[in-house]
Amino acid sequence: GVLMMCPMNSYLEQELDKRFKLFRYWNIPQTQQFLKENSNSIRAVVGNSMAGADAQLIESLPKLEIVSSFSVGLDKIDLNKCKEKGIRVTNTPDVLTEDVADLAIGLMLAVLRRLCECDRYVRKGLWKTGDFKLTTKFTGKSVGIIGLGRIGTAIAKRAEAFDCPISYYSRSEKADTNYKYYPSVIDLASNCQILVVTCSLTPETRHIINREVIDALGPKGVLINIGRGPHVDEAELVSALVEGRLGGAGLDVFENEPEAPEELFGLDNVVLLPHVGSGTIETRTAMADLVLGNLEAHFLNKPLLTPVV
Ligand code: 8YV
Repeated sequence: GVLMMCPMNSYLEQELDKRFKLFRYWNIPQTQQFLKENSNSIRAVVGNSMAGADAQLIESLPKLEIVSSFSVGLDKIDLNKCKEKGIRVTNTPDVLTEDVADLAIGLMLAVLRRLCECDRYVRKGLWKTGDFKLTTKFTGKSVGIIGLGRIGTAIAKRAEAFDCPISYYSRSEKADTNYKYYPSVIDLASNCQILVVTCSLTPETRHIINREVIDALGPKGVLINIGRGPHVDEAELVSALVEGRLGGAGLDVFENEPEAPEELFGLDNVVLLPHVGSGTIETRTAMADLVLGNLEAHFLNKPLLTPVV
């Protein structure tokens, strides 16, 4: 049996239903009771960025062999526990990189050129009352990237096409790039106009965007977050935006999804998206195929396609 943690993709759900005995965790009223009765028949868990496999779930599934995540991010999976118990873990890298990087650039353009506000202006019939106010140029702005992995590199490549000077922060300097390296996030934030969070969420990167970093970015700076909500101290971000201490923000992720801070709803220098970085038909289908391919490989004793543990 396969335990799917929450609704994520209808094609994936249908295929899991065809190929396995599928348990839908979100439809189960008494989860404790369910786990007691079925724990011996569940050999795989399918999770995503909302719900994965924490220590408690792993402990309650003695026959669990693999956690196949419908996400590249692994922050909802207790990787140490999986290692300890010999449980395999897979994710969906590469197939979503382009979409997430495209969306990051889209957010930069949307915030600086006020695309959403422009659209509201036309729809409200305000165009007849006069021209839209002037906005801010994107080409040539310096872009600072936190985490120069697959997604960070794809964003850098795109921003280079807009003549943006690129700098980055990561734990260590990368040998294979000429982008300027800052060993401190605050220094990176002080030296760029647009700061993008692209790293994975770990205890070390939680609240990597704090008040000091926001103040270093400053009243003309723009924060883009396509990583995870908890990368940002959201209360600090909200007060900085409300008080005008930060120039703007483009956010695809939030600390308490599906909640987004209502204090931001009235701000035109902020663009808020419902965690749609990988949300295209093409990419979500490719992610589903990777989840299915990893499960199939595991149960056929073949090498996993995208193993993490
Ligand atoms: C989500 C993501 O998994 O890949 C990730 O880490 O955050 C997304 O692709 C998406 O919400 C799928 O359910």
